[in-house]
Amino acid sequence: MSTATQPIDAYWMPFTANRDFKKEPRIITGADGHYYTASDGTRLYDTFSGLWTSGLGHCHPKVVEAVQRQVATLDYCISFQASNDKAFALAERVVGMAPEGFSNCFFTNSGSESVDTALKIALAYHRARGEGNRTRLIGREKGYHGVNFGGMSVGGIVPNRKVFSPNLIPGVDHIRHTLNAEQTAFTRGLPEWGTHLADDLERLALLHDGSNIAAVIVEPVAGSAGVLPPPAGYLQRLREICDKHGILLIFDEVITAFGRVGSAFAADRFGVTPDIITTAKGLTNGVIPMGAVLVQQHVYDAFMQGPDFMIELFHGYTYSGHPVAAAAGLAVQEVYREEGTFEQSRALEQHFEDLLHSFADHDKVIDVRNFGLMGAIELAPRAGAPGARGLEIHKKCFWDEHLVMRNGMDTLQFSPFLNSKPDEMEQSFDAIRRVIDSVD
Ligand code: PXG
Ligand code: PLP
Repeated sequence: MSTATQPIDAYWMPFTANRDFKKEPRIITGADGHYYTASDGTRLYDTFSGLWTSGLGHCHPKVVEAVQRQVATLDYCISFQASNDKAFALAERVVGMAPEGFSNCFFTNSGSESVDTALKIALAYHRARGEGNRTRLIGREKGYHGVNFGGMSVGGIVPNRKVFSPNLIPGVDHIRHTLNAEQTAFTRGLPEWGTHLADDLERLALLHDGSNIAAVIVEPVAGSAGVLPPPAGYLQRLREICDKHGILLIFDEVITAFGRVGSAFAADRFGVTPDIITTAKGLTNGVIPMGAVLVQQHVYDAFMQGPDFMIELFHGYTYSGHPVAAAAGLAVQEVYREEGTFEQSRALEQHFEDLLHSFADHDKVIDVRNFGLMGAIELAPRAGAPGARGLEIHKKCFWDEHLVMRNGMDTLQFSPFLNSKPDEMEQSFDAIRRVIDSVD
């Protein structure tokens, strides 16, 4: 079985078991709406909206048209000391959607770059305000903040850190994660248990003295670790502790922004306003790589001092504010507005939750977690072979049920389209049940 019709050896695939993949390659050559097309012509339903990216579906005609027009008008433009009209327009647009108090937007090309940018902004912010002693960065166990050195260091996914352990950036601590199956397994939405875990930040502030801590970064809902919704009141508590000690709060919204939790930002949904928000993915619906770091006015203002001719932040990317990416972003944000995408997403939540939790009594399932249109079904691992069951299910979904389904080890993850059709969502879960039933 293979959909390979071309040589495939040269490509070193990311986060993939390359040798296993290349025995049975799954190659995608097209997409349209909620379906992919494989190189053998098979159509596959996409249960993961790309990689949490493509909430609108693939190849939305308005986005395709905007990208085609832009690439023929201004394909690239210098990003330092001059920039393009679309980058300015997208910054205005995104800041306009952000929670009150946000004023500025720095463009990157990915979530990983957004995170490293945000960490650098946090350090430089304190230094600019005469608090250069605030250098400590705090992440959380099981956090995913991308794969660059900063994000990896504040991240808490052990396999991603293990090999690089001696080279992680210094001065980082982690608060505890909030997953506790004994207390919260099969919770629908936010667990009631675990709010006290936010007090771990207070513990670190006591240990180091809060005046030495620059920032804490968390995903409002942890995604990659297998969808861990925050305990009720947890994010509010983090905000309070940050305020008490003058620590910047960074929400990593690479997954949660732009409708994934039924609002423009998870910050809105939870009613907790961080100082900095990192985004990527849904900013452009995944169409062209792009990320953005949004900052509150007080953060930006701290940099805007000294002589006008001086660069305020020695940081930026060749492709910051890329015109084609920005044009894609503008078109995507317009479609979100026109089609009421965030409202569509919110309206699907209950049905999605019910479908996920219909697996709760399955004998292979040990937990089901969800918030917004983020969901996870955690399977018991096979004895001595953690991850094997999840990977087999992924492959069987692809070949037997024509579904692209994402597993992280033995946790099946779901990121349905924000405009999913209920019957397609139901059929995809019926197929997943058949596959879970059919494997050991
Ligand atoms: N922060 C968060 C919260 C993310 O979810 C990144 C940063 C890094 O973004 P880039 O664009 O550099 O990949 C992410 C990315 C999964 C999965 O299976 C999640 C991500 C990427 C790939 C797979 O959950 N999140
Ligand atoms: N490496 C070299 C040699 C470069 O010249 C540059 C940028 O000019 C970079 C890395 C960084 O590339 P980017 O700006 O695309 O992140």
